[in-house]
Amino acid sequence: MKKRNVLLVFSHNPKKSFGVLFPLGLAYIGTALEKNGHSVEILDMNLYEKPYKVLRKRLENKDYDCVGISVRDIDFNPRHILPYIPIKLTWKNTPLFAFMKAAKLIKTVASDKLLIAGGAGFSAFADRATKASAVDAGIAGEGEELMVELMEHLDEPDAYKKIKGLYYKEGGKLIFSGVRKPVSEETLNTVPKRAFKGLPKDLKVYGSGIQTMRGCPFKCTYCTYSLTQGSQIRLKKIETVIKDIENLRYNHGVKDFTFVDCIFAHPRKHAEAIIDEMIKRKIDVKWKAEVRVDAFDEKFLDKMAKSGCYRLDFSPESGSGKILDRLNKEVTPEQIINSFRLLRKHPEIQTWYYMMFNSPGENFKTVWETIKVVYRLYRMGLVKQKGRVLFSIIRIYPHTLLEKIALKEGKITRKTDLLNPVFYNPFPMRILNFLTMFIYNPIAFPEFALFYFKKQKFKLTTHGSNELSHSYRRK
Ligand code: B12
Ligand code: SF4
Repeated sequence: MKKRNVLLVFSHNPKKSFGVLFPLGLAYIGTALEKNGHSVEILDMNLYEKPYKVLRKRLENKDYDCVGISVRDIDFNPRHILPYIPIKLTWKNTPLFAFMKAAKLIKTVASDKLLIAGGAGFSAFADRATKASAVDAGIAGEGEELMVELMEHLDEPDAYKKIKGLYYKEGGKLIFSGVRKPVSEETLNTVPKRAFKGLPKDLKVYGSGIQTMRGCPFKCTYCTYSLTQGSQIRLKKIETVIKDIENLRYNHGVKDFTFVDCIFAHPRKHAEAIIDEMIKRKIDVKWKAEVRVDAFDEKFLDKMAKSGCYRLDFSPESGSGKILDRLNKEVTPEQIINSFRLLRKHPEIQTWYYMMFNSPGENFKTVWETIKVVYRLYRMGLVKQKGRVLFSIIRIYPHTLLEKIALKEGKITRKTDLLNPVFYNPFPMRILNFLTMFIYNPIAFPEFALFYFKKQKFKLTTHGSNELSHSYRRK
């Protein structure tokens, strides 16, 4: 197969609410491409003060055969103040703006090169965002095998049209090339490389992620997860996950990571086997994860703590049984309380609960039920455990059950362009929600406010790139 030079770009998110995150999706794609003999460079726009200048320079200095761009975030932090300001929000107020700008720049500087987009955020709008941006093609879902296939056909005219899973434009119309199968067992069990030309040598500048599975069987009303990873659980082999953790720890010196599964420890047996192996091998790491409130009992929690768990996040979204049912969460208010009852025995594990006050069916009775659950969590010592409850809002994403509900209720019409943020946020709830930012997030709010003004500097030395040293400022 002809060797290709590929540039993979991680799109810019100007508000990095969790610091800079390692571009794991691109690392998986890069690993698959390199395994098939191609040469890969990754450009993470989040690391540079002038990301578009760096991108332009890269494109001018080297003749790549193809450029792939990954769009992880399309929203800022949902607790961002913007939704409360009475102005009409458009995608220009979101990180999608940065993607559109980068895509336009790439197609201006390297107009003859194929530009393809994907990523967790992009997948939610793959059709619409392909049409609205300068890209040649876009994908909702996994990119490893698709990119390898694309490289095989790159010399053929309009190669991307022959590859399943792609959206592309033809004569002003959007075409979908057909449904693509999930990646093979072999691809699923490939340990991602972490060192790529263009990425920092020191991976400690990043928030790193470890993936143990793909897919989610739940059907929460508002969620887009199935668009990226499907609704069937696909577990990675225990040895694949352990190799990945050990590579990160021993070859890159990274001690702290996040399990990036949408819900870690579901199914529990798989996660327990990973944790048992981590304990057995005495891998000295610290980790955090998002789990369901019913994910553990006392024994399993002890093991989690022993293997290095220092934080667990939960997204029950409501304390009202009625709303939990409407959201298809498949948990009960009692399970929420019980999760913290168990966690209290491990003060070293910090815990955050994410809630919303604007779900379909919400009324003052259900709000009161949620307040009671939140009050109980605080009474039980949530703050002592450095924990908190954070309230956010629900954005209506295309292809979700929430979109159907909003259509039925007349909150949106078929003509509403959801690329521009629309929140399921009825008026009285909006006021309540705004107040909760101050009332229930007393610790979090000043913290977030401070975050936006905080500067962070680090020296960055990249793997084999010519931009050797940059200072990075968190904006
Ligand atoms: C784990 C996670 C986190 C962790 C990350 C920890 C870490 N160290 O990485 C934490 C908790 C920190 C986090 C924070 C946030 N997150 Co988050 N997170 C996730 C989650 C669950 C998994 C992401 C991940 O690592 N996936 C694993 C990798 C391997 O998969 P991938 O990136 O999708 O890549 C694959 C494909 O997308 C595709 N692909 C990717 N790029 C490309 C490029 C091309 C060219 C092609 C062809 C294909 C392709 O191929 C890859 C391999 O198969 C996703 C949910 C999801 N649907 O994925 C949300 C998700 C990405 N997060 C989201 C959001 C909103 C946020 C926050 C803004 C929330 C907040 N309250 O502030 C912050 C932003 C953080 C930041 N950037 O500063 C949204 C993004 C979309 C959106 N609504 O904007 C998601 C999709 C959840 C959702 N449905 O709303 N997050
Ligand atoms: S919110 Fe989490 S548990 Fe619910 S469907 Fe989405 S990924 Fe699955």
